[in-house]
Order: sequence, then C-alpha cells, then structure tokens
Amino acid sequence: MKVIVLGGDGFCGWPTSLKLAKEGHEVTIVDNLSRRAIDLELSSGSLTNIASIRDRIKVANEKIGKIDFHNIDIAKDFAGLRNLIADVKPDSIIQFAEQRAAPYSMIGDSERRYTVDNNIVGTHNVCSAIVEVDPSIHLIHLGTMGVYGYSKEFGKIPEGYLDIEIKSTAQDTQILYPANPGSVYHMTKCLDQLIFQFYHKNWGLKVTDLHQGIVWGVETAETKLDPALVNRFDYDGVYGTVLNRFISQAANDVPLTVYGIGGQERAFIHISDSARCLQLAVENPPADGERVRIFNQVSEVQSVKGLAQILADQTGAEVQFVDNPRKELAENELEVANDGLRSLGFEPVLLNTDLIEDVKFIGNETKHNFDKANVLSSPKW
Ligand code: NAD
Ligand code: USQ
Repeated sequence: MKVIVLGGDGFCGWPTSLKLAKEGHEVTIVDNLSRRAIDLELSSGSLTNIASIRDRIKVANEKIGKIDFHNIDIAKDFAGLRNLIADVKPDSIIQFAEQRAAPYSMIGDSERRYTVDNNIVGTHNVCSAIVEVDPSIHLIHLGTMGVYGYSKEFGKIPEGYLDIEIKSTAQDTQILYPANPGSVYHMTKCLDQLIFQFYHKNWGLKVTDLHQGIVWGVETAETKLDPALVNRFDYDGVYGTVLNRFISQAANDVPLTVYGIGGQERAFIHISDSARCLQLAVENPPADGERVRIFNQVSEVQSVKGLAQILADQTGAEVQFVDNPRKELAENELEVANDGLRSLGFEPVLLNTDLIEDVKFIGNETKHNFDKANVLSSPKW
C-alpha cells in the first residue's frame, strides 16, 4: 500500500514509518521539522542523538525499504499538501503532525494559540485535501485517551461512543463520548473529533481515530538496525512523558518525580506496539460507509505511583513526591476497552523486563546528554 505519514520525523511517526516500510508499504513522510525547532526553543531535546532527516531517510532506504520525505507545514501550506496527495495517490494517510505536549500548550498565550492553530488547521487541511483529491483515501488520526477525561464516571471507557437512553422518549442511542479535556492540547483532540464526524457525514470520509494512551520506550526492531535510525526520546518536564521520564531519571540516579500523590491512573502502550497498531489500521480500513471508527490504542492501565514503584523495585531508584504543577484530579480510576485493535490481531506487550532494558540503554548510551535542569521544567497551570 502507499501511505503518507504526516509527522513522520517524530517519536511515534518515525518508528511507524520504518515498520510500514519494513512490511513492504511505500512510505512518504511529511514533516516541517517543527519539533526539532521546539527542542532549540526549550533548550531541551532528545536524549538519544537523532540523525538529521536526510541521514535518516538515506539509511532507511538502504536498510529497510522505500521511504521518501517532503518538508511541508500542513497547517500553513494547503496547496503543497493537496498537490503531494494528488501526486502520491496514497491508500491511507496517517496524521501524527500535531503539537502534542499538554504542558507546552499551557505555557502561555503564544503556545496556546500555536497549538490550536497548528493542530486544528492542520487536521482540517488534511480532511479538506482528501475531499478535493480522492475521498476514498483512508485517514488514520492519532487521538488521545485524554479526550475522555480519565474518569470512571460512565463505567469502563468504551471505544469512542457511549450508549445512552434519552429520558423524554425512552429511546436508546449512541453519542460521541462526552469530551472532557484537561489541557489546550487535549482540547484540540476533542475538536478534531467533530471535524471527522462532520467530514464523514457530509463527504463519507473514511476515518480511523486512534485514542492512544501514553507511549513509552524508545527502540523498536527497526530503529535498532543502525545508529542513524535511532528514535527520539524526550525526558524534560514539557515533552517527556511520565514513564520515559522515570526511565531516564532511574538511569541517571535522579529521584523519580511523582507529581502530587501519584494517584493518577493512565493507559500505556509500548512504542513497538504503537507502530504495530498503526500497521493493523492501515491494512484493515473501515468498510465503505462505516461511521468514524474509534479504537482505544492502549495496552494496560497503571497509576503513576505504581509505575514509580515498579521502577524503584527494578532499579533501586528513589521515589520523590513533588508538588503537582498541573490542574488535574489527585486520584482517578480508569478502565478502558481495547477490543477493536485486539479483534484485528493486536497482542499487547505489558510492562515487564523491557523496562529495565530501556533503563540500561538510556543509561549506557545517553548519559552524557542528560541535563538535570530539564527534570523539573514543567510549566504550572
Ligand atoms: P512528536 O512531537 O514527537 O512528533 C510530531 C511530529 O509532527 C514532529 O516531527 C513535528 O515536527 C511534526 N509536525 C507538527 N506540526 C506539523 C505541521 N504543521 N506540519 C508538518 N509537520 C508537523 O509527537 P509524537 O509523540 O510522535 O506524537 C504523534 C501523535 O501521536 C500526536 O498527534 C500525539 O497527539 C499522538 N499521541 C502521542 C502520544 C505519546 O505518548 N507520545 C500518546 C498519545 C497520542
Ligand atoms: N506525571 C508525573 N510525573 C512526571 C510527569 C508526569 O507524576 O514527571 C503525571 C502527570 O501529572 C499526569 C501523568 O503523569 O498525571 C501523565 O502525564 P504525561 O506527561 O506522561 O502525559 P500527558 O500529559 O497526558 O500527555 C501524553 C502525551 C500526549 C498524549 C497523552 C495520552 O504527551 O501527546 O495525548 O499522553 S493520555 O495521557 O492517555 O491522554
């Protein structure tokens, strides 16, 4: 199949592109390299030494399969995006290209507006370009578990839709699960859902929206094949996600920074599983006319303090409870359905000894890049 991967230079997009190419698909990466620019803006960046996009593409073509690259800003260059789609004629387009850090989106006015402009306009441009070029192209979008609000208010979280009964008519129906964002970033993912719902209703757009949990780990079978293919690994207080931060902290003898009492439960998935799920979505498009298909792309639920304890037990790291810089529930209980991807063949890898392997890799290969000043750098909101 031909696949365009928007945001294919990023943490999830790069290993997914390699995986798809390895499986024999023809991959075209589109990325404006804005994450590399934000690394400079934040004086932070990947703990691993990521190669330039030019070297990544060269080595990927030598060692893995067919991957092409185009530097296009999908929010600002609609014509460039539309023309590329018309030239490539993809079977599917994966949309990873959004500003994805909740803390970044809460720093201040310019970061709030950038996140909304970039994510909403970018995603809308993709839908609009597909409708112009060929509405049969399958759009796969990376949503987030955060659209649901992490609560058990309505029981186990279903895959995107909620069964309800309308009291006045005693009618049973289904609605899009009530959106409950916790940051401007998460708000953009909630708005993306409405864009898809409307484009499907009006133009029959074929969409899979993958509500993904927090991705952890760094390497996949493909990124290990050459140092130039190594994946990025964020560890700072803005882009670093909780388990990867804990892994980098354990590897560098820094106490694990549990925010608040660590009672927040979240869904997790390993980076290899994330790429595998994208492969399953690409190879199994929804049927013609099927409503927006929503899958929860998650492997398991853990509490933040539980994660810290697992790592402390495995590595001897110290656990430190620090003031929570975020406005969020101190504790929540979460239970999530993931039957959709499982029905396509997804078998999740659970937190296990890989964790200690990642700590060793991060400790051995990247110690010289670790900057302690980046550990407690999260903005307060
Ligand atoms: P990332 O920041 O590492 O990668 C995003 C990529 O998109 C970057 O390379 C960036 O340069 C590019 N990009 C951003 N705006 C662009 C634009 N306007 N035009 C072209 N390229 C643009 O993020 P990631 O961790 O790989 O996340 C990818 C997607 O998956 C995001 O949409 C995110 O919301 C979602 N997601 C990520 C996680 C996670 O834990 N990392 C969890 C759930 C969902
Ligand atoms: N946390 C800590 N200590 C830390 C960092 C975080 O206790 O050092 C806590 C946070 O307070 C929060 C939880 O860990 O309760 C998760 O935080 P996170 O930064 O790992 O994840 P989040 O901000 O939710 O965002 C990440 C990705 C985002 C994706 C989302 C999936 O950056 O792109 O959408 O995970 S989910 O959380 O399932 O909505």
